Amino acid sequence: MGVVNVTPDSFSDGGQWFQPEDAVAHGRVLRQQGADVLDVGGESTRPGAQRPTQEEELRRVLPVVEALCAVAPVSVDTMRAAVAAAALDAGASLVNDVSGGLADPEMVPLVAERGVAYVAMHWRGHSARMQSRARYDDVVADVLRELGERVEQLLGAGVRPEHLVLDPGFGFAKTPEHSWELLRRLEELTALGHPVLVGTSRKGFLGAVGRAAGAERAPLERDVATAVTTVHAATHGAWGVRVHDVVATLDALDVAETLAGGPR
Ligand code: HH2
Repeated sequence: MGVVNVTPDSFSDGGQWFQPEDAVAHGRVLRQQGADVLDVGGESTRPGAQRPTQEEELRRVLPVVEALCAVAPVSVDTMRAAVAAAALDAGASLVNDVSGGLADPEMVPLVAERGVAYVAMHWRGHSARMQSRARYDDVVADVLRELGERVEQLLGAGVRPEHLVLDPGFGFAKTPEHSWELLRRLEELTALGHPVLVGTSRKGFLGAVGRAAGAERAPLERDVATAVTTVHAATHGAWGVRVHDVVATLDALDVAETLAGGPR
Protein backbone atom coordinates (compact mmCIF):
# COMPACT_ATOMS: atom_id res chain seq x y z
CA MET A 1 0.00 0.00 0.00
CA GLY A 2 1.60 3.28 -1.14
CA VAL A 3 0.95 6.40 0.96
CA VAL A 4 -0.45 9.52 -0.71
CA ASN A 5 -0.69 12.27 1.92
CA VAL A 6 -2.69 15.26 0.70
CA THR A 7 -1.72 17.25 3.78
CA PRO A 8 0.39 20.28 4.66
CA ASP A 9 1.63 18.74 7.92
CA SER A 10 2.23 14.97 7.75
CA PHE A 11 5.21 13.95 9.86
CA SER A 12 6.68 11.92 7.00
CA ASP A 13 6.31 14.10 3.90
CA GLY A 14 4.03 16.99 4.92
CA GLY A 15 3.37 19.53 2.20
CA GLN A 16 5.13 17.62 -0.57
CA TRP A 17 1.89 16.46 -2.19
CA PHE A 18 -0.57 19.02 -0.80
CA GLN A 19 -1.67 20.28 -4.22
CA PRO A 20 -4.11 17.77 -5.75
CA GLU A 21 -2.16 17.57 -9.03
CA ASP A 22 1.06 16.80 -7.14
CA ALA A 23 -0.70 14.12 -5.07
CA VAL A 24 -2.16 12.52 -8.21
CA ALA A 25 1.23 12.55 -9.94
CA HIS A 26 2.81 11.00 -6.84
CA GLY A 27 0.12 8.29 -6.73
CA ARG A 28 0.79 7.46 -10.38
CA VAL A 29 4.50 7.09 -9.65
CA LEU A 30 3.85 4.82 -6.65
CA ARG A 31 1.59 2.67 -8.84
CA GLN A 32 4.22 2.44 -11.59
CA GLN A 33 6.74 1.47 -8.93
CA GLY A 34 4.51 -1.46 -7.93
CA ALA A 35 2.08 -0.38 -5.22
CA ASP A 36 -1.00 -2.64 -5.21
CA VAL A 37 -3.19 -0.06 -3.44
CA LEU A 38 -2.92 3.73 -3.09
CA ASP A 39 -3.88 5.04 0.35
CA VAL A 40 -5.12 8.63 0.08
CA GLY A 41 -5.38 10.69 3.28
CA GLY A 42 -6.20 14.32 4.04
CA GLU A 43 -5.55 14.43 7.79
CA SER A 44 -2.21 14.12 9.53
CA THR A 45 -2.32 11.85 12.56
CA ARG A 46 1.14 12.72 13.83
CA PRO A 47 1.33 13.24 17.62
CA GLY A 48 -0.03 16.69 18.46
CA ALA A 49 -1.67 17.30 15.04
CA GLN A 50 -4.72 19.58 14.78
CA ARG A 51 -7.63 18.16 12.79
CA PRO A 52 -8.78 19.80 9.54
CA THR A 53 -12.51 20.48 9.25
CA GLN A 54 -14.58 17.89 7.41
CA GLU A 55 -15.06 20.31 4.49
CA GLU A 56 -11.32 20.84 4.25
CA GLU A 57 -10.62 17.09 4.41
CA LEU A 58 -13.15 16.47 1.61
CA ARG A 59 -11.64 19.26 -0.46
CA ARG A 60 -8.17 17.70 -0.12
CA VAL A 61 -9.06 14.08 -0.67
CA LEU A 62 -11.89 13.82 -3.20
CA PRO A 63 -10.23 15.07 -6.41
CA VAL A 64 -7.22 12.86 -5.69
CA VAL A 65 -9.34 9.76 -5.01
CA GLU A 66 -11.34 10.39 -8.18
CA ALA A 67 -8.24 10.69 -10.35
CA LEU A 68 -6.31 7.79 -8.81
CA CYS A 69 -9.21 5.34 -9.03
CA ALA A 70 -8.51 5.24 -12.76
CA VAL A 71 -4.95 4.13 -11.98
CA ALA A 72 -5.17 1.66 -9.08
CA PRO A 73 -7.39 0.36 -6.28
CA VAL A 74 -7.68 3.24 -3.82
CA SER A 75 -8.16 3.23 -0.08
CA VAL A 76 -9.23 6.33 1.78
CA ASP A 77 -7.38 7.04 5.03
CA THR A 78 -10.02 8.78 7.14
CA MET A 79 -11.72 8.68 10.53
CA ARG A 80 -14.84 10.46 9.20
CA ALA A 81 -17.79 8.49 7.82
CA ALA A 82 -18.85 11.36 5.53
CA VAL A 83 -15.37 11.45 3.96
CA ALA A 84 -15.33 7.66 3.61
CA ALA A 85 -18.80 7.71 1.99
CA ALA A 86 -17.82 10.42 -0.50
CA ALA A 87 -14.58 8.60 -1.36
CA LEU A 88 -16.46 5.31 -1.88
CA ASP A 89 -18.91 7.16 -4.15
CA ALA A 90 -15.89 8.47 -6.06
CA GLY A 91 -14.60 4.92 -6.59
CA ALA A 92 -12.47 4.03 -3.55
CA SER A 93 -12.64 0.34 -2.70
CA LEU A 94 -11.28 0.25 0.87
CA VAL A 95 -11.65 2.37 4.00
CA ASN A 96 -8.56 2.76 6.21
CA ASP A 97 -9.69 4.11 9.58
CA VAL A 98 -6.91 4.68 12.11
CA SER A 99 -9.56 4.93 14.85
CA GLY A 100 -11.08 1.51 14.08
CA GLY A 101 -14.54 3.09 14.14
CA LEU A 102 -14.10 4.84 17.49
CA ALA A 103 -13.78 8.44 16.21
CA ASP A 104 -17.10 8.63 14.35
CA PRO A 105 -20.16 6.57 15.38
CA GLU A 106 -21.41 6.61 11.76
CA MET A 107 -18.33 4.79 10.42
CA VAL A 108 -19.16 1.21 11.44
CA PRO A 109 -22.75 1.30 10.08
CA LEU A 110 -21.47 2.88 6.85
CA VAL A 111 -18.86 0.20 6.26
CA ALA A 112 -21.38 -2.55 7.07
CA GLU A 113 -23.96 -1.08 4.69
CA ARG A 114 -21.50 -0.55 1.82
CA GLY A 115 -19.95 -4.01 2.17
CA VAL A 116 -16.39 -2.78 1.56
CA ALA A 117 -13.02 -3.80 2.93
CA TYR A 118 -12.15 -1.97 6.14
CA VAL A 119 -8.87 -1.52 7.99
CA ALA A 120 -9.48 -1.17 11.74
CA MET A 121 -6.39 0.16 13.50
CA HIS A 122 -5.70 0.05 17.24
CA TRP A 123 -6.36 3.57 18.57
CA ARG A 124 -6.72 5.25 21.93
CA GLY A 125 -7.72 8.79 21.01
CA HIS A 126 -6.97 11.71 18.75
CA SER A 127 -3.39 12.75 18.06
CA ALA A 128 -3.42 15.79 20.32
CA ARG A 129 -3.65 13.52 23.36
CA MET A 130 -2.63 10.05 22.27
CA GLN A 131 0.90 9.80 23.65
CA SER A 132 -0.39 10.29 27.23
CA ARG A 133 -2.35 7.06 26.67
CA ALA A 134 0.70 4.91 25.88
CA ARG A 135 0.34 2.81 29.04
CA TYR A 136 0.05 -0.97 28.89
CA ASP A 137 0.50 -3.94 31.19
CA ASP A 138 1.57 -6.08 28.22
CA VAL A 139 1.32 -4.09 25.01
CA VAL A 140 0.65 -7.11 22.78
CA ALA A 141 -2.01 -8.63 25.04
CA ASP A 142 -3.68 -5.23 25.57
CA VAL A 143 -3.70 -4.35 21.85
CA LEU A 144 -5.04 -7.82 21.04
CA ARG A 145 -7.84 -7.42 23.57
CA GLU A 146 -8.78 -3.92 22.39
CA LEU A 147 -8.67 -4.94 18.71
CA GLY A 148 -10.77 -7.99 19.62
CA GLU A 149 -13.41 -5.64 21.04
CA ARG A 150 -13.39 -3.68 17.76
CA VAL A 151 -13.82 -6.92 15.80
CA GLU A 152 -16.82 -7.86 17.94
CA GLN A 153 -18.50 -4.50 17.40
CA LEU A 154 -17.76 -4.50 13.67
CA LEU A 155 -19.02 -8.04 13.10
CA GLY A 156 -22.02 -7.38 15.33
CA ALA A 157 -22.92 -4.40 13.14
CA GLY A 158 -22.87 -6.59 10.05
CA VAL A 159 -19.35 -6.10 8.66
CA ARG A 160 -18.41 -9.33 6.90
CA PRO A 161 -15.38 -11.09 8.46
CA GLU A 162 -13.64 -11.34 5.10
CA HIS A 163 -13.78 -7.55 4.75
CA LEU A 164 -11.93 -6.87 7.98
CA VAL A 165 -8.21 -6.05 8.16
CA LEU A 166 -6.54 -5.29 11.52
CA ASP A 167 -3.60 -3.01 12.26
CA PRO A 168 -1.79 -2.68 15.61
CA GLY A 169 -1.18 1.04 15.02
CA PHE A 170 2.59 1.50 15.24
CA GLY A 171 3.37 4.82 16.94
CA PHE A 172 -0.26 5.50 17.88
CA ALA A 173 -0.38 5.75 21.68
CA LYS A 174 2.81 3.64 21.66
CA THR A 175 6.29 4.37 22.94
CA PRO A 176 9.19 3.17 20.76
CA GLU A 177 9.54 0.13 23.03
CA HIS A 178 5.82 -0.69 22.55
CA SER A 179 6.22 -0.54 18.76
CA TRP A 180 9.30 -2.79 18.83
CA GLU A 181 7.51 -5.32 21.04
CA LEU A 182 4.48 -5.39 18.72
CA LEU A 183 6.76 -6.03 15.77
CA ARG A 184 8.69 -8.76 17.58
CA ARG A 185 5.44 -10.53 18.46
CA LEU A 186 3.53 -9.81 15.24
CA GLU A 187 2.46 -13.43 14.87
CA GLU A 188 0.31 -13.13 18.01
CA LEU A 189 -1.76 -10.54 16.12
CA THR A 190 -2.28 -12.70 13.07
CA ALA A 191 -3.67 -15.33 15.47
CA LEU A 192 -6.85 -13.21 15.68
CA GLY A 193 -7.62 -14.74 12.28
CA HIS A 194 -7.85 -11.54 10.21
CA PRO A 195 -5.36 -10.11 7.72
CA VAL A 196 -2.90 -7.74 9.43
CA LEU A 197 -1.68 -4.46 7.94
CA VAL A 198 1.65 -3.08 9.19
CA GLY A 199 2.39 0.66 9.06
CA THR A 200 5.90 1.25 10.35
CA SER A 201 6.98 3.50 7.49
CA ARG A 202 9.24 6.36 8.65
CA LYS A 203 7.71 6.18 12.14
CA GLY A 204 9.45 7.83 15.08
CA PHE A 205 10.60 4.57 16.67
CA LEU A 206 12.86 4.05 13.63
CA GLY A 207 14.47 7.47 14.14
CA ALA A 208 17.02 6.18 16.63
CA VAL A 209 18.17 3.27 14.44
CA GLY A 210 21.88 3.45 13.67
CA ARG A 211 22.38 6.49 15.87
CA ALA A 212 23.74 7.12 19.33
CA ALA A 213 21.10 7.87 21.94
CA GLY A 214 19.77 11.40 21.59
CA ALA A 215 20.46 11.88 17.87
CA GLU A 216 17.50 11.30 15.54
CA ARG A 217 17.25 10.43 11.88
CA ALA A 218 14.77 12.67 10.05
CA PRO A 219 11.65 10.88 8.68
CA LEU A 220 13.00 10.93 5.10
CA GLU A 221 16.14 9.08 6.31
CA ARG A 222 14.17 6.13 7.71
CA ASP A 223 13.43 4.18 4.51
CA VAL A 224 16.20 1.62 4.97
CA ALA A 225 15.01 0.85 8.49
CA THR A 226 11.45 0.73 7.12
CA ALA A 227 12.49 -1.77 4.46
CA VAL A 228 13.89 -4.08 7.15
CA THR A 229 10.72 -3.88 9.27
CA THR A 230 8.74 -4.57 6.11
CA VAL A 231 10.65 -7.78 5.43
CA HIS A 232 10.12 -8.77 9.05
CA ALA A 233 6.38 -8.06 8.73
CA ALA A 234 6.09 -10.00 5.49
CA THR A 235 7.91 -13.01 6.91
CA HIS A 236 5.88 -12.97 10.13
CA GLY A 237 2.39 -13.19 8.72
CA ALA A 238 1.46 -9.63 7.66
CA TRP A 239 -1.08 -9.34 4.85
CA GLY A 240 0.10 -5.92 3.77
CA VAL A 241 2.43 -3.03 4.50
CA ARG A 242 1.66 0.69 4.24
CA VAL A 243 4.79 2.49 3.01
CA HIS A 244 6.05 5.77 1.58
CA ASP A 245 8.97 4.30 -0.41
CA VAL A 246 7.59 1.56 -2.65
CA VAL A 247 10.88 0.89 -4.49
CA ALA A 248 12.87 0.23 -1.31
CA THR A 249 10.06 -1.95 0.00
CA LEU A 250 9.82 -4.11 -3.10
CA ASP A 251 13.60 -4.43 -3.42
CA ALA A 252 13.84 -5.56 0.19
CA LEU A 253 11.03 -8.09 -0.28
CA ASP A 254 12.65 -9.36 -3.48
CA VAL A 255 15.97 -9.94 -1.68
CA ALA A 256 14.26 -11.72 1.20
CA GLU A 257 12.24 -13.94 -1.14
CA THR A 258 15.28 -14.81 -3.23
CA LEU A 259 17.32 -15.67 -0.16
CA ALA A 260 14.48 -17.88 1.02
CA GLY A 261 14.75 -19.82 -2.24
CA GLY A 262 11.86 -18.29 -4.19
CA PRO A 263 11.94 -17.63 -7.95
CA ARG A 264 13.84 -14.63 -9.36
N1 HH2 B 1 -0.07 5.51 9.96
C1 HH2 B 1 -0.30 6.76 9.51
C2 HH2 B 1 -1.45 7.07 8.80
N2 HH2 B 1 -2.36 6.11 8.51
N3 HH2 B 1 -3.06 3.87 8.63
C3 HH2 B 1 -2.86 2.62 9.07
N4 HH2 B 1 -3.75 1.66 8.78
N5 HH2 B 1 -1.74 2.27 9.79
C4 HH2 B 1 -0.80 3.20 10.12
O1 HH2 B 1 0.19 2.84 10.80
C5 HH2 B 1 -0.99 4.54 9.68
C6 HH2 B 1 -2.16 4.85 8.93
C7 HH2 B 1 0.73 7.82 9.78
O2 HH2 B 1 1.61 7.94 8.70
P1 HH2 B 1 1.58 9.14 7.64
O3 HH2 B 1 0.32 9.07 6.84
O4 HH2 B 1 2.81 9.14 6.84
O5 HH2 B 1 1.63 10.45 8.53
P2 HH2 B 1 0.52 11.50 8.92
O6 HH2 B 1 -0.52 10.79 9.72
O7 HH2 B 1 1.28 12.55 9.70
O8 HH2 B 1 -0.09 12.02 7.64
